[in-house]
Amino acid sequence: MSKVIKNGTIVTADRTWKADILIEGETIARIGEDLKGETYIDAEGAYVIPGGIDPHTHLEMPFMGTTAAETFETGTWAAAVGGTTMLVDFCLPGADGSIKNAINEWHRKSAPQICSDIGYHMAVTGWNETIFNEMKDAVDMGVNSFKHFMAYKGALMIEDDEMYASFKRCKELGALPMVHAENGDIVADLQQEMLEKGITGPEGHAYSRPPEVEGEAANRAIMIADAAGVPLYIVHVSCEQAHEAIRRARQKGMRVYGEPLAQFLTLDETEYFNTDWDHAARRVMSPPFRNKEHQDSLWAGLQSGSLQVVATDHAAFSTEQKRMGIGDFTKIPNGSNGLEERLGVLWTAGVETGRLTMNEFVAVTSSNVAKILNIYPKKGALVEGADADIVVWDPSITKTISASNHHSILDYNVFEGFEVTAQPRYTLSRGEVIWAWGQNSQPQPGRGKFVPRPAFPSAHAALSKWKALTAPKMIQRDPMNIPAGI
Ligand code: DUC
Ligand code: ZN
Ligand code: ZN
Ligand code: ZN
Repeated sequence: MSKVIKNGTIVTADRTWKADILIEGETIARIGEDLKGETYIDAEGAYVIPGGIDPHTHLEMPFMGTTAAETFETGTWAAAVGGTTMLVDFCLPGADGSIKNAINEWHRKSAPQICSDIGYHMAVTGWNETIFNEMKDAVDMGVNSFKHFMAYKGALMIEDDEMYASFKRCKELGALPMVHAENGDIVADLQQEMLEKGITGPEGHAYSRPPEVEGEAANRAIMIADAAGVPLYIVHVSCEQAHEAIRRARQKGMRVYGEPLAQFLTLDETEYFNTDWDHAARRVMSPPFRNKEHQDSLWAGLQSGSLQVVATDHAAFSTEQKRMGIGDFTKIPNGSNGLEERLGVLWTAGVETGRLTMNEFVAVTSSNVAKILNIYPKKGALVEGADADIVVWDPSITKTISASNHHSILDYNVFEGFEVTAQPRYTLSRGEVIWAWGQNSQPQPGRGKFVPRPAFPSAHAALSKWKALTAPKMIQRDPMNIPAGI
């Protein structure tokens, strides 16, 4: 059945104009004036934008002795309500250490539940021949990005030699390496120091993870990526020190991407000093929230293009789970929510304030993500042939964010009380309306699809001639073929 989205103003990463969108089946068939279809969706007074893509979530992830409470069902529904039509979740290896088994396990958990589309990144938490071999299997299974935790010592943390080996493997496979940039050795030391001083509350979490530990790790990861000749994606960039490292690397010609979070742009470190333990603990995540200067740095990065995407790192732990850390902040499960709130918060704090143009808003919430993760223009674009993942974004709908009206499984919301000044009137996933403002009906669990993300053409053939002609330093500029301009 064909549908036409009528009377709206289309906003893409490139431009803004008035036109209709004809959807046939799951894809965009035409964009133009006065299009006819069997049914119509009214976008009068609203913007028509590509569905949001959240590049960073942890649904049902086993972590720090518990499991993240947000399910694939509630997570993808909450996402749809907020205008996000695809998320990319982090797969962690299980006890057997197998990457292949982990991806199959994620499929087993997610497939019957997802209300909209998903992809995965894979975590590399150690190094051996099986992991080396299975990274190829992961890429063949449509997972083309590998995350390395430089923190969580004694658990997920990877050593530099292992990370270098994994980065080189990424290069061979045309995969994108990612890092959680915090120096885990220094964090462990500072945590001990805080506990010895008797600082056991959530403020100890912030004290033990200062911006310097993030800046050090970001710089180190960038240098290791340069040595291995791969691009690098740095997740949850929270501070000027990490942002500065990214800016400098990009200026040298490296393909380094940085991902601030909606939380980091709008919430600050004073949250950890709230006298209500639950309030502070609910906001414990790594890296932690920072101060106003760091927030300004992140906004500037989005404005200038030195930071490219906005994510959430949605890792939802209930108040009860957070209380595992009463008396010892190092045992508070790390994570906060944002999947449902990301677009609204970024619009209100970014577009309404003049910090971002509407086109930049679309770029950082959707198009840039799709390009960097190699699913563009199937996702992240409003063009003929693209998946009809579309949001009718209504600047006349206002809402106060609250646990009492959100769709997440959580019993609280870190954005509680935040007034957002726009919301989806409709959210469409592959042509199907999965959310309509005022109707509050849940899309069908299991209707979502896994979206394979192919390897990047890693330009090896072209490079061999280049290699013969240039100095070793230049060889490292292997341009994996991520679209230019981001
Ligand atoms: N940081 C978090 O806060 N939660 C999940 C994993 C991470 O790195
Ligand atoms: Zn992380
Ligand atoms: Zn170490
Ligand atoms: Zn994360």
